[in-house]
Amino acid sequence: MPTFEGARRAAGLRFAIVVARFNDFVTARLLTGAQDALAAAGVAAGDVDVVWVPGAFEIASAAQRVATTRRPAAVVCLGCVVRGGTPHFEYVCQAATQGITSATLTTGVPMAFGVLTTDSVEQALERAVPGPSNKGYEAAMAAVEMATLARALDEARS
Ligand code: INI
Repeated sequence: MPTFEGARRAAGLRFAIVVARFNDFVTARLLTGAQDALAAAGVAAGDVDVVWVPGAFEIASAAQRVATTRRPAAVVCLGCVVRGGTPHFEYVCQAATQGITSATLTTGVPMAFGVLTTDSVEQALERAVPGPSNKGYEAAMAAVEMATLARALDEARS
């Protein structure tokens, strides 16, 4: 039975990270986590584009643009949306989630979702601590797995 699975190493593949500046005291930590994960997977720092955007709302359009222009093996999307008691939270979260889903399906480039959606700044900071539980690290590892899975499936094309 043919079985396909991604790998934990992605040396030689190129990646892009799209990161929102809003709440950058959190997103900068997610970025470090994502860069650490890609380095642990054997990806050279020079093979990782970093694309800054204003906020989570803008992540999807930049992810779609970098996917089509730079053709990375996968895109890691990072942001931090903190609930503020207004419907704005729901709109920004929905735009990021649906937009990134649409961008990955439209381009065929795998995209990992590392956008925190939390009730408080404290919760966000808990998810951005150094190490493998950092959500940027987790998203980058998902990107590595999906990029190498896509490569395996492409190579087995019939
Ligand atoms: N953007 C975020 O990334 N996080 C937030 O918590 C946030 N809040 O709370 O408003 C936020 N808003 C900005 C939004 O993403 C856009 O950048 C802005 O609306 C301009 O299009």
